[in-house]
Amino acid sequence: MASTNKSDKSSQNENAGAAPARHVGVGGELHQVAAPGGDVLTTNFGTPISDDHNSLRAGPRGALLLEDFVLREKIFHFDHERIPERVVHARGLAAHGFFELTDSLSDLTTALVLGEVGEKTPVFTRFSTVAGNRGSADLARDVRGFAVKFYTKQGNWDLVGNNIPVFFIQDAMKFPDLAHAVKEEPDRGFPQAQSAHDTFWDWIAMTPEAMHMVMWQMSDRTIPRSMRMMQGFGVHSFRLVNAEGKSTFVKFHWTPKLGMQSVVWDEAVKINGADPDFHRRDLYNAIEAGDFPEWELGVQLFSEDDAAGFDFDHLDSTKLIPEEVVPLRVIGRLVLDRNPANVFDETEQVAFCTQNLVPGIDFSDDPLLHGRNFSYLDTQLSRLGSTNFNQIPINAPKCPFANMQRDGHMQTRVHPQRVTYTPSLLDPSGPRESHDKGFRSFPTPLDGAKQRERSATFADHYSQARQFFLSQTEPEQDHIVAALVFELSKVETEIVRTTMLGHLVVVDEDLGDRVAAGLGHSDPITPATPAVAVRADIALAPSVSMLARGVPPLTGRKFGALVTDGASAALVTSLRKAVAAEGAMLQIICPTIGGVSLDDGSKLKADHQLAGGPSVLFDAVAVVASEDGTSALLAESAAVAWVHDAFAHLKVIGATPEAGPLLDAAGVEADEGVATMDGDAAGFVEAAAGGRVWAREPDVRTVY
Ligand code: HDD
Repeated sequence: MASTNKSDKSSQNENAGAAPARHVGVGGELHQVAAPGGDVLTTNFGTPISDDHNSLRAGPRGALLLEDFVLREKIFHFDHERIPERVVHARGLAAHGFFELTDSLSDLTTALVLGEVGEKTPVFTRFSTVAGNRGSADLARDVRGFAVKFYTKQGNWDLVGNNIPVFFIQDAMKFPDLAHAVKEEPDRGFPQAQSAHDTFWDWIAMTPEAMHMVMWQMSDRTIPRSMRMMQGFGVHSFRLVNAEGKSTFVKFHWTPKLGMQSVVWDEAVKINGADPDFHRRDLYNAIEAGDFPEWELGVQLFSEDDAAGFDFDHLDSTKLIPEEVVPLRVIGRLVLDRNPANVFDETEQVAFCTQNLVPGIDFSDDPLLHGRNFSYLDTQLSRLGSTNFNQIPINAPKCPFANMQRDGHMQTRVHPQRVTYTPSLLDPSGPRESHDKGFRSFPTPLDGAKQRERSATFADHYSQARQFFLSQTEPEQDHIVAALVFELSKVETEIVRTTMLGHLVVVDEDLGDRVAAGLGHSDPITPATPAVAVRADIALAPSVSMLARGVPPLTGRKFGALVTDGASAALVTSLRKAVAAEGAMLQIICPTIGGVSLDDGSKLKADHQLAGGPSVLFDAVAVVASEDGTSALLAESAAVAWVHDAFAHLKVIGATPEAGPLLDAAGVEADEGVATMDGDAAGFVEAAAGGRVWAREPDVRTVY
């Protein structure tokens, strides 16, 4: 009997399984590892396989034979496919691209990546959530990692940042506690990917230095609309060092070309159900469509003397330098133009290490950064299993590299040299140190007694928290209050809630009172006792607000149109045109995936069936419905919810006059964000360009 399910090379398309031609970006080809050669399936050791679907057995109905090395190898490899996920930042998405310098800092640094204008340095950028496991949902309220590996001519430079410019703690010693507190509670294994639980807030309530970061975390920054629409920050001060050995402090900022945009909380919750891969799909699709996301790299440059004049310590990672104090100088752009060819090989195996610097860039004395320098190198060993993780293609430098490090697990290179040490007379031509080209640490003068003590200049934990809160626009402040009410309402232990209220009233009395009202807490609040006086009169810093920067463009945004049978074909065309003119995308949602017949008899294809395309997936929505179509939609709770959610999420809604009864059923009240589309969609798209309808918010939820 011929075996079943047996694949026969001769019956297959010659190109089956061949990868489509891919866009290869700057330096990309260096990562393109050719598929193992040959057209015949083989074992890992090259033995051709005759049958990959039937194990070797004793007769057609008999037991399997241990002798079957093809079966054993296949199962053996599969059994070990997973590696430990990252202890934090486990869920990530990434892309290749390049960094192009537009303004040289060669007077301040010997780093060529910051010196040669027009030079395009290949990069790999990984975004991540912090707390959730690899399989968690994209729109958790969480800080986003923003890690960039620059493959420079002088070696790899890893700028391992977040989308928030400050951090929870001042000393790396506290990091394991922070991570333990925010991760799922160990005795029950939940909640996953959330800070809204007792252990997180218990720890925060006991850690006043976290208060500034908590303000950022409770803002809409932690529910970004897209990775393409958020800022990134190197957080710490670094040093630039020039050829004369002069040092200048620097902070790095990434600013997205598409502006900063976030979703609202109820939307985030629903997106996680509708499309847990919302962010990765968004980035992947944008890059595949050729809409390459882009960020400006800005630097804040300052001297030791400038730093002495700040009213905070720039070595304290819980503090930022407001752009109002040290303005940003834009020096380059980051463009992501190629998706990984394989998510495990690249996104999972990429190993960022804060210690990866290039000559001309150096650490400052930030104690958090120093602790990180140990942790990142160390963690790769347990994650990737070998000190040779640098040989994995995504981690290997793209410039020549040579040293005497040898052997170890998974050594993949063959080193023919006899001499594996320096100095040596036997091999005078081997690689040697270079005083001129090599990395040299800035000779920071060090002085002081060996002790475990925090500087008094790190003691003010509330002033910048206050500055952040008070610098937000009204809707942003409302959202911080709502987020705190939500999170603390999930905390079961009352003393944790009341202790947190004590911190919040110190940040700002009104903030504390509003959160207390939202929690239904009417007892007097006992304020926390700050170690140093809070600067009640601290200058505002509007640069920390997203909305104060103006309404971002519609470019890269997604419109959704719910279309029924008999709807106007002319209106659909007008909508398509108006949306495309803004550089946005239109997707069609229909009662069935088969699409609809429009009033001119033409067929319109659907991108989503109604239940699979809820309005939370779109930035602005339109209902293009005929009278009969509207009647049918009224019987669908998913259609009513589609419109209701869009209204509650402060989205601009366009609708044909015939769709009126559906809007009524969804509780839509006329406002500047509700546009009637009578034959033409231009007015609706124009309204959508105004962004979310913040003025509607008090009508759709209680603002404490
Ligand atoms: Fe961290 C991963 C960002 C403090 C220890 N961190 C990690 C990643 C990002 C950050 C973006 C994911 C990198 C990737 O995509 O692979 N971490 C930060 C920022 C911090 C910070 C901006 C403060 C300014 N981290 C921090 C401290 C420690 C760590 C203080 C420990 C002392 N972080 C790690 C880690 C991770 C990590 C355990 C997990 C996986 C990895 O490193 O490669 O070593």
